[in-house]
Amino acid sequence: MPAAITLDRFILEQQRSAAGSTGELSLLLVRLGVAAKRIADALARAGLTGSLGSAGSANVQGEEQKKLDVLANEILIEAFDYGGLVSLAASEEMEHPHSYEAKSPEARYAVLFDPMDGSSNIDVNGTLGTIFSIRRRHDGTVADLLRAGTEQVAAGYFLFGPAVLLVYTCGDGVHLFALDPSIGEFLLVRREVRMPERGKGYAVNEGRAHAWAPGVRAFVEQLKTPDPKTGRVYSTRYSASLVGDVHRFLLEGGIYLYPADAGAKGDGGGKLRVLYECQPLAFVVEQAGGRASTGRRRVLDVVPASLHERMPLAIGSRAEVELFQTYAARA
Ligand code: FBP
Repeated sequence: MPAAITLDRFILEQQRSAAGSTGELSLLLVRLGVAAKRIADALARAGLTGSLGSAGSANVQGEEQKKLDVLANEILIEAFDYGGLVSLAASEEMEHPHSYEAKSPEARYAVLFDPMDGSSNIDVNGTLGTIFSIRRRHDGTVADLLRAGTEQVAAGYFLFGPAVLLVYTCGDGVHLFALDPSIGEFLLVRREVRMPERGKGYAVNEGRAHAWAPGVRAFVEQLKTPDPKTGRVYSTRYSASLVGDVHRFLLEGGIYLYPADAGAKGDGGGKLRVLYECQPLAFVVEQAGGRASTGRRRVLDVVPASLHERMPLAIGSRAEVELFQTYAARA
């Protein structure tokens, strides 16, 4: 049996081959791993500890916050509260970023996260995730965050399903780890994961089809129409968890869509957040050979004007996303 490669060993080996690396990024990834273990533990015992249900508050977008949204956010904020690694932590659940500047004037990084992705699955024991993105600190202000997605240093997600998984990239391929609960360590499952060029599944909330532009509706219709040559149709695979669906397509190929409603201007509209959801997953998927588009352009090229900006998202295998862009252009 090959030796078990723990997350910190893998990161250290990667870091050795990275010129000029200080090890701080590695420490940040290990910290995220510890936070994810605490979140996994809270999720597993949530029904027993009264942590399910609403927190009785709303986030900056007016969405109901669940107790676990708030708890996961606190766990992540605490994770960077020492060691001077991080200047700012921005979250989907906080209107303004948390600043560590006073404690960490020398910090080199800022972190952004969606603490609990798939919130509608929390109370029904469905698939959930935590999405993260790491960017360079320039002047320690919000301006450090409002930059193109191509400026991310690292990004990834934790998937809370039957197993707890970590998938991340530092711009040198995509690596997959699983948490071994018997030793509490993330162990390497696969390095340099490649996404299939073409898939057989699609994920979209078809309950919103009435609001879509004709081009989007036509694209989804063609996925459901038997391919004249192969007779193949795509299977619908929507779990109400972006992380869960993107992870499926990372391994099997396919496309996840959360389009804008018809009439949305430019790259406006859509539900998903540019900085906490779309750009981190776009970095991962592109590193695995896939694509991520707003329907009009590459998600990673977008420079958001505000922290909680949303955008339309088509993400997945190269063939399906490129085809979607041709349909979206017809709108
Ligand atoms: P949250 O981060 O608030 O969970 O929002 C994102 C998300 O839950 C995705 O995970 C999921 O794909 C989508 O929104 C579900 O939206 P809808 O309920 O409109 O289908």
